[in-house]
Amino acid sequence: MQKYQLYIDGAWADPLSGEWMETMNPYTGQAWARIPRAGAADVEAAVEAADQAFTQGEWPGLNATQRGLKLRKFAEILTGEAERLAEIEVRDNGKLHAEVLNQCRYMAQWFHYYGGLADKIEGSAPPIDKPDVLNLTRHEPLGVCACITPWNSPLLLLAWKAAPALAAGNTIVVKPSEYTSASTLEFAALAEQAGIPKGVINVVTGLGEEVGQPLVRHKKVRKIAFTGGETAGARVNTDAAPGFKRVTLELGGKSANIVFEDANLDQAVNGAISGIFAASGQTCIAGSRLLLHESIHDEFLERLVSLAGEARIGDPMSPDTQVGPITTEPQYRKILDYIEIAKNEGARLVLGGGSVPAPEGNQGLFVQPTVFADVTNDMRIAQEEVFGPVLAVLRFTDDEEAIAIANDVNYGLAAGVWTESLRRAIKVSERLEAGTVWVNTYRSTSYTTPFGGYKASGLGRENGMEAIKEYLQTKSVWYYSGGDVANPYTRR
Ligand code: TXE
Repeated sequence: MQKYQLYIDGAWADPLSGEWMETMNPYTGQAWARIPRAGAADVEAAVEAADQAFTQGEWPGLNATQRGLKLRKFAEILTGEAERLAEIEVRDNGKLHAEVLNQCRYMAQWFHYYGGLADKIEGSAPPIDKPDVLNLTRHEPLGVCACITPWNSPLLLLAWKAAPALAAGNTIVVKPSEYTSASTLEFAALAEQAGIPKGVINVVTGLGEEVGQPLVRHKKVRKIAFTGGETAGARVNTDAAPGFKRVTLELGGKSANIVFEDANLDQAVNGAISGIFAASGQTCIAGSRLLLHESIHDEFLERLVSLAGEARIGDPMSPDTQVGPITTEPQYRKILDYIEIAKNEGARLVLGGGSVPAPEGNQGLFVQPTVFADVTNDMRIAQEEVFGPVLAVLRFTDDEEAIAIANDVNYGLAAGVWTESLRRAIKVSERLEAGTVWVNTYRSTSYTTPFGGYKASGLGRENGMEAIKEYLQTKSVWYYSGGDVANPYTRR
């Protein structure tokens, strides 16, 4: 079995804790590698290395253009390694190879984009209302940033954090999910090839309470960028508060995919399926509430059920597979619990509704694509994030009702609007309480446009120009050129 080490200060190291844990292949159900189960002492070493790299040595000595060049070099290396990284990630999280490979190739764009942005972070010269003063603002890095990532898209979600953090001149300590740490360790090793100095990227693997928590609480960590569930997200926010640390949180959702009566139904059926069954529903942006106009409700549901019922379940490495395994056992149990909850709440099961054995004698955990109709928005299946292939279908009569249902939830990550009317698209998208609204498409993200949540879906934004500000702080510098000596007891 393959054995990984921690990556700290540009070197591989066994955990000081002396402990290891196994990482599983969700398709075979077998352990395939051993990962360090690090502890607080390892976190200390990693933060110390990141702090040293931030304050002295090559990294702070680079100008922004040189820093950007290194990130773009890293992007080229990542592109060349995308296939290898994708295979490792599929082995660890069981997501379809076709999707993970696209993600691993796409990930490089974050390093190109933010590498290019590094030397375009400009300060300003505000006109000051006082004589003989020149005032300049500078945008400076924060210091050591913690990047805490989940198991559903480990590398892509790391790129969303690492690229702007590094472009801004920070150093990072990464804490990947305990279920999917291997690809992140491989990623860090590639940074070395790009000439990114030692200590700038460090990876400490282990459990949330044993590694994540001491990392968040460490006094030299100035910012935490977190993607995960709301329970851990709330904990991170609380733990960061006494140190007044910057926090960005991306915490999932219960996104409404709204199909109006004038929609292109072929596209919309496809969008509804992609919204909930892609990645076996294990995505924060899952369109887990499907809102159907009453006039198309029955026809749409029939088409959806018939298409989703044919989804090929199987080996995520096979190009024919459409629905892969559930990544973790707790997640599998959670999904099955929610299926029972929905049944008990009186939702009408129209597809799936249980587990299926893994094909070819494997031990992986699979859940059938599942659809509940006649869901009302007060049911738990309409309000709580399942993070699995379970769709709740609700009915509406007019635009006002659709908007009201869509917004009547704690989350606000994303929404889908299916209509051929431009006027309706504009009006509805303006009123939806969601950080991303897709019109006649679903599940798209890009390095160029901000991503993040309204309400309980999180704090701050990743991607696009906005994200770089999350890793910078502004300094205002006053230069006085006057010759007088002013009264020291009054404010200038
Ligand atoms: O994620 P956790 P889990 C949702 C989804 C899922 C639920 C729980 O609904 O069912 O969250 O999933 C680290 N301090 N999402 O338990 O625990 C942890 O080690 C610091 C939505 O697998 O949130 C891991 O690296 N770190 C989601 C990361 O946080 C802590 C993606 C996320 O793990 C910590 C995944 C602590 N106190 C799950 N506790 C999305 N938004 O896409 C845990 N961690």
